[in-house]
Amino acid sequence: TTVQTVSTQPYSDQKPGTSGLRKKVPTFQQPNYLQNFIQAIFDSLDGIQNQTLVVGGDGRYYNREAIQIILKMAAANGFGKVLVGQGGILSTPAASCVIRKNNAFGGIILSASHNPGGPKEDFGVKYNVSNGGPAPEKITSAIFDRTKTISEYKILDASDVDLDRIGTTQLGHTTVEVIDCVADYAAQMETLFDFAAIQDLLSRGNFRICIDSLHAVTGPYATAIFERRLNAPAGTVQNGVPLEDFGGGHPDPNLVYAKSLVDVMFKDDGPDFGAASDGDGDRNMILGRNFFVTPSDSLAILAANATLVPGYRNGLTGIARSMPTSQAPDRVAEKLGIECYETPTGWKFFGNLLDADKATLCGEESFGTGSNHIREKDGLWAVLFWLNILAVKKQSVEDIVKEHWATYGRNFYSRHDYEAVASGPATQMMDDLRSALGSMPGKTFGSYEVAYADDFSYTDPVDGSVASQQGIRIGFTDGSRIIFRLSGTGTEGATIRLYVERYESDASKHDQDTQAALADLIQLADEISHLKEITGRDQPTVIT
Ligand code: VG1
Ligand code: CO
Repeated sequence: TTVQTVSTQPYSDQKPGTSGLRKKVPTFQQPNYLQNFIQAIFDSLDGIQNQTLVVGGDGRYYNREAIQIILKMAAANGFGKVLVGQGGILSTPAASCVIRKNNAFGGIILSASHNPGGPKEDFGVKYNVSNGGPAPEKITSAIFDRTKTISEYKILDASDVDLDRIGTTQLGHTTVEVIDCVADYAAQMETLFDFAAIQDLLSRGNFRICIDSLHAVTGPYATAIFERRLNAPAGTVQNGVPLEDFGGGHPDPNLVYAKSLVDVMFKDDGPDFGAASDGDGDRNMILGRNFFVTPSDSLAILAANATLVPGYRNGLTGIARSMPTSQAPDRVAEKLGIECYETPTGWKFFGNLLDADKATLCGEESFGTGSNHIREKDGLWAVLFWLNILAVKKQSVEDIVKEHWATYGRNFYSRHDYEAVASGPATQMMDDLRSALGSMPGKTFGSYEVAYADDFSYTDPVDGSVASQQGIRIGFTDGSRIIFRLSGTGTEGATIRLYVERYESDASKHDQDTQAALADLIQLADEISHLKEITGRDQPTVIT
């Protein structure tokens, strides 16, 4: 067990995106590619000697190999202890929980979230800081800078650690502890929710649920919590065994990719409640029987009903949502007399608000919801939150949502993704939009008048840091919005995201189909951006 110092050459493409570094597996398998990035992380941190590091991933292809390399590098770089999930598994929310509980210095999470896995598919590495949340931009840019000049890395010459056996091993001076990947997380959930009430709901016999883990990381968590702890019938969790290639699917909980759940829920004798999670377990999709809850509405509804749940009984200090998320939560915040913060896309921007207790609940339109219990979005937490509300209110999912709309009005909302578009034209489209912004306010398009048009910029209210160019917003005088962004998580060409929102106060119009209700604005978005002409596509790849 000697420390080796290996010389290496920089790679120029190791810039972390919205949520860490994501590349195809073969890119990560290039000589020293992973090692360079890990060393760049360690080199960018101050005071790691003898500290604790948490390591785990979503179980996708290359997870185990990557973890062996990271353990030996962590030991060579002087960490005192490394906690690693059994089998190399830790969901993103569980990793956040474990970092906080053990006062760890930070954690490395191996995941490309909702992107497919396998030898030719995606892999990813993300660094989280001591609050359990994604590293802020200051750190991710320091890491990127370091990758450009790196010339050597340190690794221990040692044999592989047995990741399947719970217990400790010595790697040189470093203690590696393989931990139960579910225990800490499940215990925390019990402190937040009324498990007795949920168990009672599930055992009444007339309330059935289906939880779909899409062969990704939440399988063991969902099985332990729903089938074992809450006594839901065996089979409640479907696709519950994590597979390295997620069974060939996209582990993305939306109506397109979570087809296995949609098939169960969209029929008249289907279960009362259904939910799916993504690859790394931080996203959630909530369904009722024949009914889809948009993630933006879900955040608003959790906020409006938070005091029904033990962990939030004392109310919320504030809400935070990402800029493209619908304004439904803002209406709840207004009624509650609390602030609703609007942040750039990506969970890292919620960290300071949560640490400073300015927000209790956070969410994104991209099926992400979470709270101050950890510093990541949390898929199963959202499922338990919904079940707790359902147990108290004894209404259907559909009735709860429709009652919410009747009280607050409905924010019709949809996102259209154009995936794997050529990067040049996508960037050109954004540049053209950016140059047109100045001339837009006051212009009318049909019945819509532009109230403001800008490229979203955010000043963090806690540390004053500024994030600019976070998406083109065009807001209309009636509160409707059209937003354009380029994705920061894709691994092929560019992905253009178009987000469209319109507010409707009249309850007699709440039952319209979403795409129909937004048709004018979708058409307008194309006129303003020439999206279809520029991409050469006449349909989005995915509509959520
Ligand atoms: C997407 C979502 C964003 C989310 C991010 C990470 O980013 O839009 O809301 O925070 O993925 O989610 P982008 O840049 O592609 O739009 V996950 O589940 O990968 O941790
Ligand atoms: Co995810």
